[in-house]
Amino acid sequence: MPDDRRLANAIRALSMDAVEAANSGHPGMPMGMADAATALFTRHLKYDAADPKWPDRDRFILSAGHGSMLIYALLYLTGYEHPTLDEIKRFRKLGSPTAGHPENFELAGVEVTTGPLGQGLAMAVGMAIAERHLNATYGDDLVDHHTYVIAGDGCLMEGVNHEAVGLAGHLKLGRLIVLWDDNRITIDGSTDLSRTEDVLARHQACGWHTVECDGLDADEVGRAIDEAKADDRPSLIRCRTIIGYGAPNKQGTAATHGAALGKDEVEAARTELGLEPKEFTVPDDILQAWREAGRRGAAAHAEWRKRLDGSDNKQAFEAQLAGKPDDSWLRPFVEKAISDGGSVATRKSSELALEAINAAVPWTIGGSADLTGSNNTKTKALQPLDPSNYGGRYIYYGIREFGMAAAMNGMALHGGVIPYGGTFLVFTDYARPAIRLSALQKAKVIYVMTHDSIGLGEDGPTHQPIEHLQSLRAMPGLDVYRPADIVETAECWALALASEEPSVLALTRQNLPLVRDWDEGENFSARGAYRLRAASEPRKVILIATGSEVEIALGVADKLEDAGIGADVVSMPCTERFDAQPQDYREDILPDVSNREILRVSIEAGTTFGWERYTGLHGLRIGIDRFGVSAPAKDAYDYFGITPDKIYDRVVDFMKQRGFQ
Ligand SMILES: Cc1ncc(C[n+]2csc(CCOP(=O)(O)OP(=O)(O)O)c2C)c(N)n1
Ligand SMILES: [Mg+2]
Repeated sequence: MPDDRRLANAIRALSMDAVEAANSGHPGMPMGMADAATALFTRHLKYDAADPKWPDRDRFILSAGHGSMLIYALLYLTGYEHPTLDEIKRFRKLGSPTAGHPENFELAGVEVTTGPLGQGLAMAVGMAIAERHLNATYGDDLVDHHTYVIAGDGCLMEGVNHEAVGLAGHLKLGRLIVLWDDNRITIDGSTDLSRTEDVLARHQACGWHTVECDGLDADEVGRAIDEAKADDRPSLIRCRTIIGYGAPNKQGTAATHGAALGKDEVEAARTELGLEPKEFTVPDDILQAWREAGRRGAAAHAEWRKRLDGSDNKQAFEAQLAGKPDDSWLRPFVEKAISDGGSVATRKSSELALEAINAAVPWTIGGSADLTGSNNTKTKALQPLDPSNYGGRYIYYGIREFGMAAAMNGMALHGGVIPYGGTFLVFTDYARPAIRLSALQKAKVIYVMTHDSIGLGEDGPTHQPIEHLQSLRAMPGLDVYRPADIVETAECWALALASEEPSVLALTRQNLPLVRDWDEGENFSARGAYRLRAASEPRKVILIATGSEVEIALGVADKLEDAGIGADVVSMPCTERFDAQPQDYREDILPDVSNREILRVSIEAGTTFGWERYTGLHGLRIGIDRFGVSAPAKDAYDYFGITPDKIYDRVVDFMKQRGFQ
């Protein structure tokens, strides 16, 4: 068996060669952490390179995603199908799975997409939560794994780290083990430039176990991992390393962080480390030893399969991991909502829908960032998920919007659970970097975002979303729903649960009447927009509204019809879905208006930016292009002119001025 240093040097060689070939990338981190990664992947990590998706594998997250060559080298060396050596040679080239930063949709073995510093570790917290939760249901026989993270100075400096570490300590996630690449270097130079805190003490204060080791000595790292595994708190292992280790003239400096070492330095490193003279070359005995390491878990994997096959829970376990939720709750819910009628806030409608959903889909895990009573996210039967009961299905995330969102990404990508979590819509800003990663990674996370407009009233402009809906709609791969009443709320929930992509539900604080008081057995919200009420008089106007403004649009339509001006009311709960409809459907709902025969009017209590997409440049856009006001909701709506009377006047004036017939 070759010694650990030679195994580690294969990682170093591939990393510096790939970065050199791409003339782009980050050799320093993989070269510094090669020994620690060797300890982890040859002795501790439970995985089977032949089946990267084995559900009870340990999860490994390279939070310091810029060091992507570390994981690409490990996956190749241990014998994953991808990346191949050829793909490593094409590091960072168009179409190669060895992308600049590790992307979960490119390579099995890359559990989450990392690169935005701090989020990998924060997602790992969610993975560790999901593991304990599933363990509570299925026991050690089926679910019994660790979550390992490699994090750099950057990951530990980011603000989200405070949220993630606090949450993990509170939940006593003892199977979460973070290896910190303590190389005292970031891009700008020494960490002395910007950090004086005692990182270990901070973790200890949050209820973590900490241990230190020489990160350049695989034995030492292995010993530290043993200690971490034995401790029932989450662990931070401080690995003292040297960035770019092995590059004799550049190691220990920021010069190795994010640039090719250069031909001469690569040659010098080959001599220093005793590597093969040729690039991308791994000696046979080293490759064989790595491949052996990649098969280490095969026996444990086979035993696990046997246990699964013999388990009474096999079907339930597989169904839960497949994650196709039951939607039989929807039709009876809609029928009852229509017969009950009445006025109810969509946040409350969401809670009512969740009562049905949480009973029908036992895989949901709800939560809120300290706004449970406002977001209406907790249904009656849900018990808190805490260290005394990991089987609980409700997480009190505390005031940690970003940490919550990142943890939900981790839970979703772990598999087996469908996380949903709430805060105020305006605070999607606090969670936004993680929402973006939900979308990029196709993590099935449902954001329950209440208090979705000036309709929240007295809390005023700090709390009233203006640009939020449109800015979220601008994000690719994210469905933004703004339902108008209880029926649409239930429909949107069903769509979010069925989707493989993340969703945002924007919900009101204020009560709304039932506007979809008819039922044709179809989920109309699935169309993204539909004709809620057709014009009676000859159609001259199409009012397009979302959420709480649909009620107002109906009031405007009444007045227009009274004046002999026919008006359709289109409810548009999800612009992304509407955009995906066939041309003839979109044309039917929003016919071409260039001839000025039909005026299209958008009504949404937020920015008008972007609504010309649906009104056309000749249309009228009703909204709010400034910050809100502190006032009761009714007064705020009146102040901004978003009432049936005021909109009616504007529509009629606009038609006169612009020469509509
Ligand atoms: C949120 C975020 N901010 C900034 C960056 C750009 N960036 C990439 S690596 C890095 C420095 C990280 O330092 P460290 O974690 O110590 O990595 P090392 O230099 O030791 O490899 C920065 C600022 C990023 N990727 N993500
Ligand atoms: Mg560093």
